[in-house]
Amino acid sequence: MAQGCVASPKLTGAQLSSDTIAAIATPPGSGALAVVRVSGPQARRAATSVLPSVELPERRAVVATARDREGALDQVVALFFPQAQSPTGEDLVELTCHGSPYIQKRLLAALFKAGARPARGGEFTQRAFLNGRLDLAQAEAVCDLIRAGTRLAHRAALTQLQGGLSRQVERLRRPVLDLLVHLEALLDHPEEDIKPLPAEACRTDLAGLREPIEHLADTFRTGRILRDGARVCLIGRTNAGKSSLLNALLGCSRAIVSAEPGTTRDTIEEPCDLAGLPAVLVDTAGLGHASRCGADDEGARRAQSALAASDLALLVVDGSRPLGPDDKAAHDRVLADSAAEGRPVITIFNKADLPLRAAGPAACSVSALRGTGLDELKRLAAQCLGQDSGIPAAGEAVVASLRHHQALRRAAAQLRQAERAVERHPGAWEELAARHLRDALAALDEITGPAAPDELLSDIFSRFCVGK
Ligand SMILES: Nc1nc2c(ncn2[C@@H]2O[C@H](COP(=O)(O)OP(=O)(O)O)[C@@H](O)[C@H]2O)c(=O)[nH]1
Ligand SMILES: [Mg+2]
Repeated sequence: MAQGCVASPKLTGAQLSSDTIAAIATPPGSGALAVVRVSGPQARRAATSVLPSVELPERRAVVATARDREGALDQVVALFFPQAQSPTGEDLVELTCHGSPYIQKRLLAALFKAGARPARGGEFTQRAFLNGRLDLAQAEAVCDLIRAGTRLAHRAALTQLQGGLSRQVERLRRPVLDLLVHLEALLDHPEEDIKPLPAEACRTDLAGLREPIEHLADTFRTGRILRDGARVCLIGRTNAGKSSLLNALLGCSRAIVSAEPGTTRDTIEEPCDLAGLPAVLVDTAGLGHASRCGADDEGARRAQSALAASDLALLVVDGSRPLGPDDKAAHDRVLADSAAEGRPVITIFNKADLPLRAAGPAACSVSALRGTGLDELKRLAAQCLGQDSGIPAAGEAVVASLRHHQALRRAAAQLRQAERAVERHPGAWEELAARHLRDALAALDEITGPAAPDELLSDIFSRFCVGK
């Protein structure tokens, strides 16, 4: 995603409404086709200047010859979205040309000559947001959707783009606003006949508002995994077959496998699809391998920190050998550390193609060599991560961004403070509670961003690529 990304300087509303932007929306390099987008008040005029022979009807594709001053450029498909029906909320033209970098460059240069300027990273989506086509949470989901590489990651990003999280936040926000309005009415118009709000009832209401907000904030564990992938650490004694299992799970020979102990020293990370759940598999150096040099010590240190940073440990055991006291001690340490850190562990007996000689409990047995038992292992791993973090049902929103998580936690903390104010100031809680309710609302509003400050918008959209 880094390729083609540029940091956007701060944009102002004035700039946005008056100028026209253009960029290549497809990845850099050659391909069958490429798309060049132009958005802004002059989009149609800029596009017709490179397509002199056509009218550009609304929302109907036309095939035409694109030209610049030097002559004919390419046969393109042009599609014009008028402002009222465009994804950016302003006139937008998409030109699909052949995917030659040379044609793309000349087409873009011709559009710049016709008055468009180069778009900054995320500027098309930013305009969609500023023009009310998407709220901020939806706009942020565009990046996640493009990045999503597994079934569940894709489903979560699409749900957010379609407004799943925004609707959920609105459902939580509405009763906060209702309670605030009620309190303010009591405070501002004590003489009027407004339904009284006893302190105890208000405290109960506040707790009832806070709990579902906390619940949504807690979905961040799942959301983070769905967006960034679960970190799954392969750990175990040397020669247990960790590197072989990594390769078998990836379906390619990524890590060196050898009968010689201590082959793996560095940690190796690779993305992997675990039954629909995105994961990053991390292969590590063997536990308890007698250190022969500084690199062995460093390998052991890296294995420990990979384990500490993981969401799930796969404890790989050579099932074809009886376990000695050293094996047991190393395994017990992994189990104890993981229990202390709340990390699930799946104990795997590897080398199931050989007679079983190891004793003790194992969740599954596999043969990395033959590739047996891998689907069951993937299913178990996904279930383990899912159970722990609660994989959402289709259409159910989860919080995937730290920004949203923090906003929800702040909103919940404000409601908790409002509850305390009711408890601690029996004679004068209304004002205090109203203030905390207002702050809770402001925190919830940060998620969908109706009044997001320019710096925040720049920060968010600068992470997008040009053309998005
Ligand atoms: N028979 C058998 N041998 C295996 C299996 N998995 C790994 N091995 C062998 O065990 C040795 C150590 O494997 P490796 O993946 O390097 O182990 P690591 O040290 O835990 O990474 C190599 O000779 C592998 O070929 C398996 O499922 N069955
Ligand atoms: Mg290895």
